[in-house]
Amino acid sequence: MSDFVGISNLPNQRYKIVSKTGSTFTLMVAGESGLGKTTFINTLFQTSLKSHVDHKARHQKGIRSTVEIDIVRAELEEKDFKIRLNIIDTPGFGDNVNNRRAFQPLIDFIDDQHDSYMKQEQQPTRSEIKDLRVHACLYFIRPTGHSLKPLDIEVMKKLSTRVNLVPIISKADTLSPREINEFKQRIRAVIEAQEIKIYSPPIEIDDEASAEHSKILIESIPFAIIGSETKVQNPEGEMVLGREYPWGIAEVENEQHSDFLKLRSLLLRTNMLDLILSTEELHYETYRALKLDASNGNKDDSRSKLTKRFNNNPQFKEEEDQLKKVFTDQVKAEEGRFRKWEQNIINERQRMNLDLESVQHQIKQLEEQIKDLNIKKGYK
Ligand SMILES: Nc1nc2c(ncn2[C@@H]2O[C@H](COP(=O)(O)OP(=O)(O)O)[C@@H](O)[C@H]2O)c(=O)[nH]1
Ligand SMILES: [Mg+2]
Repeated sequence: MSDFVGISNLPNQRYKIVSKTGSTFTLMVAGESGLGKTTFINTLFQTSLKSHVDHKARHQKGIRSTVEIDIVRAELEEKDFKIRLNIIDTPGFGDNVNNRRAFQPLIDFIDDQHDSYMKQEQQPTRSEIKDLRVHACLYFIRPTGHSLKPLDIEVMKKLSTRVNLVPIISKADTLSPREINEFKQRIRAVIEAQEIKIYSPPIEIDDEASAEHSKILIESIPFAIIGSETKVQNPEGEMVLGREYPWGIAEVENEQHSDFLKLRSLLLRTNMLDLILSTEELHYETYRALKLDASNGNKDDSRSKLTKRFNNNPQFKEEEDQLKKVFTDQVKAEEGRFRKWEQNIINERQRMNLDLESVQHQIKQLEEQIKDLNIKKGYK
């Protein structure tokens, strides 16, 4: 779908902005374990990415369950346009009680990247900034068909204030189309009620095609996707990425079966620039402002603590009273000096006004004399 609105078709100016920002795009997956996060990354690689050296190495190591935060790097090529892609694969969380806080490293990772970027920006010489700020975080929701769990809500809230959050229903092949629709509606209702700020593609009013595309994307949120690393034969006899069932196959890139293509379009084509810019302008700036606020806030805090200590000590109290007296006296003296100065100015103004009056009087007299002289001349 919508191959016509890719990165390489961006107007020149925006194209330049992407180049200037270093053309790095960082994507993170998050959610409970076993929801298909790693599979999704591999699916994305198989459908879109050309060179993925790290990815191959990872496969050779035979890693299956993700145990720590793992960065997969790749290069995305579209026509003559290259983008460095970082995908942050994260271990799942929430499978048992002890694991409830296991999402904290994800939050820390996002914050740390903002922090590291901020520190590098403050350096007088910035050779090459290492930038792993997360531009989009895909949050995987278990396909229960019911609703969001309290843990989902808790984590999504934390993520949404830091990063462009994109909710995903994983394993869409395990639900019927009707179930998916109802599930989506319920999730959207909870997101709204809980005021979780998810990423929403902007609608450009002066570009009908892209506005229409954005509307389709928005209506599909949360994206219900299917991931697969293997190819199966579809009814048309083509080998496609999908999952095989006794009743037939579920295709990754079939719009009737999954929102995978819509999600891929949002991430790697139509909304990549907006995700990069909003990370810079909204999430990074928010982080920076919070940091600055925090350091100012701390200063105020220590000052008020000091005054409190000062007031409670009788010896300090005496000193304080004395200081106050000296201060009041000084103010009074200053005030007196000011009044005197003010009076001087008023006197000076009066004197000048008088001078002015007498000068004006002289002018009048001279004018009279000229008149008289002219009259006499006229008589002659
Ligand atoms: N039915 C179905 N199974 C999936 C899908 N994606 C992944 N899986 C399976 O779910 C299991 C866990 O996947 P994995 O990617 O390791 O999940 P992670 O823990 O979130 O990284 C594996 O057996 C996958 O084959 C999907 O879209 N549909
Ligand atoms: Mg994994």
